[in-house]
Amino acid sequence: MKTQVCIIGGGPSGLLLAQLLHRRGIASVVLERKTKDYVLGRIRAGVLEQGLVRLMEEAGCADRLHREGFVHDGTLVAYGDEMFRVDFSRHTGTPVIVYGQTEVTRDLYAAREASGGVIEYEVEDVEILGADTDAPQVSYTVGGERRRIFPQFIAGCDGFHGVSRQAIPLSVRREYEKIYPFGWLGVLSETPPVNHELIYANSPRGFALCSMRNENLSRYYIQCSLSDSPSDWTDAAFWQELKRRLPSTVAQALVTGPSIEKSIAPLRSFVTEPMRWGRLFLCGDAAHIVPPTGAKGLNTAASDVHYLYTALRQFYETGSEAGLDSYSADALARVWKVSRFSWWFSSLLHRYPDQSEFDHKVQLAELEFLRTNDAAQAAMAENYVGLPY
Ligand code: RFL
Ligand code: PHB
Repeated sequence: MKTQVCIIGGGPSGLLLAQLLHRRGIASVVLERKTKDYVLGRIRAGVLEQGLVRLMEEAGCADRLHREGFVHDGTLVAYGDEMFRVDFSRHTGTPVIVYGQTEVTRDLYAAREASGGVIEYEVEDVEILGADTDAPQVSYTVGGERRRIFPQFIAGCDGFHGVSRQAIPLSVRREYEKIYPFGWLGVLSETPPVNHELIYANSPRGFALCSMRNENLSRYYIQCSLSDSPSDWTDAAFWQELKRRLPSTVAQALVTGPSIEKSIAPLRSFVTEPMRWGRLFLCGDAAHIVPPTGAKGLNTAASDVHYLYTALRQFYETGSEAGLDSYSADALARVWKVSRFSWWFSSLLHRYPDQSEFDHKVQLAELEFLRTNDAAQAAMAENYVGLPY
């Protein structure tokens, strides 16, 4: 089979890229290891930057997002019983949109199916050959049959555990990693959100986050130990711990109910360089991971897609390889800034096992500075709503 672009991974980055290319007449094949239901069953991101919203518009997939997404002009930061608001609109003129990654992916699948684009599900043993030659190949097994694709370009959109990154030789690849000594326990419940905007809380018992999906669907997280498993936490224990980490007025207003999903995610910062090897281009979690504190993972995957889509369009429309040649540097420049912000926001809000009294005092001083300093709030707002691309 011949195609212009082979996209490995049918998560949000792969599907968004496929749909954007399709709108410009560039053919692609998407290879996904799981079933569609499995991909749509993953509860992940909830906050979208305007950059991603614009890409969804360009992909022709933003109608439901505009109808059902919630516009947020700010967020709350709490520590102890103190709580203050960072106003995105005043500082940047830009809001964020609360709309689940699951829904983004669902809209992209619907568009892909409507446009008749190829998605191969449940592919196994994907292998990339000759990425550094003019004739790359991708082979894979589906339904027991080995198949081969001869694309012009390969987009590695297969997430952190995918195969694409591994196809770049170790002699070329450099990886940077920071593991945080805790995880996030997340609960989804059919209860009204405790507040109309998100609340990020630093408490002596550890971090907590109040988020949402809609008027009757709340998403809450608490920092937990890496050795915990979701089954260690009954719903009652989760709600009790969450309440203890929130300012008392918020805790009193919290409506609890049975969890409909409960999972633990480790926190990690990771960047691989370069993001291009010959005709293979890495996008999204395949190339980098940020801790979820800044809500940046999906949004940074989207900025990669923007750079790659723009470069491929330029190539197919003008023959110029300039965008392809600068892809890795362009994407990484933004990735590192986002990594910095996610690391900073995580460091500000979590309790570290080895944190000294000094470290704790400095953390509180930084929160106090952020609460009272307009320039600090402007810097946070600029990063939270998304650096330009
Ligand atoms: P994905 O979503 O991991 O998709 C990769 C796809 O590739 C498939 N795959 C393969 N396919 C073929 N062959 C192989 N060998 C393959 N190996 C893997 C996988 O099955 C999958 O379908 O990566 P992508 O598309 O780059 O998207 C990245 C985002 O999913 C991720 O960054 C975000 O979810 C991170 N994240 C958040 N991001 C935000 O921007 N805002 C948020 O509020 C936010 N909250 C979160 C998050 C991630 C979380 N977890 C669970 C890690 C909250 C949490 C709790
Ligand atoms: C979420 O709603 O899942 C969410 C929101 C903000 C974050 C992380 C996750 O920073």
